[in-house]
Amino acid sequence: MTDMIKSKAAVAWAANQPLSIEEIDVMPPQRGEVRVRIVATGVCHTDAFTLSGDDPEGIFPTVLGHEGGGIVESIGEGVTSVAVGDHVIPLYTPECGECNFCKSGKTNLCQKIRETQGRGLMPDGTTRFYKHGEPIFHYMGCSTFSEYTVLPEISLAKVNPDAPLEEVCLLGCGVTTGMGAVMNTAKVEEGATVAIFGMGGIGLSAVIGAAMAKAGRIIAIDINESKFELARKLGATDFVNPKDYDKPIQDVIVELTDGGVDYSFECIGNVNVMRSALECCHKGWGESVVIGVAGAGQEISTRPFQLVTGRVWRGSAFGGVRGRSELPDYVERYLQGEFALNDFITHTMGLEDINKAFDLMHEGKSIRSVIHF
Ligand code: NAD
Ligand code: DAO
Ligand code: ZN
Ligand code: ZN
Repeated sequence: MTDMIKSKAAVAWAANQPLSIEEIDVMPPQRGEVRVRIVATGVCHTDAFTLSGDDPEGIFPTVLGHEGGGIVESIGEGVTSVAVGDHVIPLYTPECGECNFCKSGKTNLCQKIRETQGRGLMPDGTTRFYKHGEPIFHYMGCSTFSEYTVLPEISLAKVNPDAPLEEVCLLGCGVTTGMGAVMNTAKVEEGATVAIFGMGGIGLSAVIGAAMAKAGRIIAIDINESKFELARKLGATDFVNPKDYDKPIQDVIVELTDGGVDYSFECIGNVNVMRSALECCHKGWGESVVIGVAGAGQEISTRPFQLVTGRVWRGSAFGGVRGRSELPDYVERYLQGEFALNDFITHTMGLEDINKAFDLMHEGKSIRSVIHF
């Protein structure tokens, strides 16, 4: 029988407030649940988005964080697929294997616990986090900004313990999202011309995916040119700063590519850029993938004729990757040296400095800050 445990956590008490480092109470895992000691977690733009108050699902107080790596501390009744001591990556997109979505074979968007997860709760409708007896909500089913967190068993990918959790935590969101969007969602083929908008953690991972797919030309687009050095190292071949032009950036890219790109990826969350990303695609076959998450209530638009004439607009969540069955293989590929993760880690810090990680992101100075517990 496991007990309540005291845990250091960064609590978001309200939107737009700095996170507060607190000692919270983390309840024992219930049936089908697992308590995990988080070893490291990345800070993703989506955490900042929710903290900003723009996320329609944002709910406070909460423990943010969804890009973690940890070790199973204890398991609840009925848990069979992980054991104490296993190394795991929390999944904001679970994989139950039983729901219609999982069984469809067409999507990674398992819906088994969607409703409660969206309300910041565990599947039984309650929370495992408390401070002075008051409940604190979970976030994206992960809450990795806490030394200890509780997740449903279906929200954990068991990974090779040889992999450093301080690096493979990035496979819990950013790197998998970008690589997966290129390789799974778009299925970029050898020789293709690709445009990637936004060179943050997601866009740079899309660059890696495009390089692994042997794309012929990889166009990196960002308004912060300091991002281009790493983009070049990872395989980008062309660099475009929209601020250098006084015409729509889609026109610039169409000219640069003699008619448009085969694939484009929006990795920012800006609805105007989403339009540019679609419209820089080649007539007849170009495909654009929306990865960025736009603010509540925002809408995308284009002239329908863009689609009538063969361009395709689609979206991708977590790179289309099924976390439990496919993420362990990403870890193996990382261990085999197919791609590097340390390039992304521009800053490391303890939990007490986590607000600095948000500042660095807003100042455009970091790719990923990784918090070590
Ligand atoms: P980030 O803030 O690190 O990177 C964004 C980049 O876009 C920055 O380099 C910035 O300079 C650049 N940028 C901003 N405005 C621009 C413009 N108008 N034109 C060109 N470049 C511009 O963010 P990130 O962590 O890489 O996340 C990117 C987006 O992906 C966010 O919206 C995040 O919420 C979303 N996201 C989606 C998924 C998913 O599964 N779909 C997963 C994770 C993150
Ligand atoms: O199934 O309706 C659903 C929600 C799935 C959540 C996928 C979220 C992907 C985008 C959010 C950014 C993740 C960091
Ligand atoms: Zn993320
Ligand atoms: Zn499912």
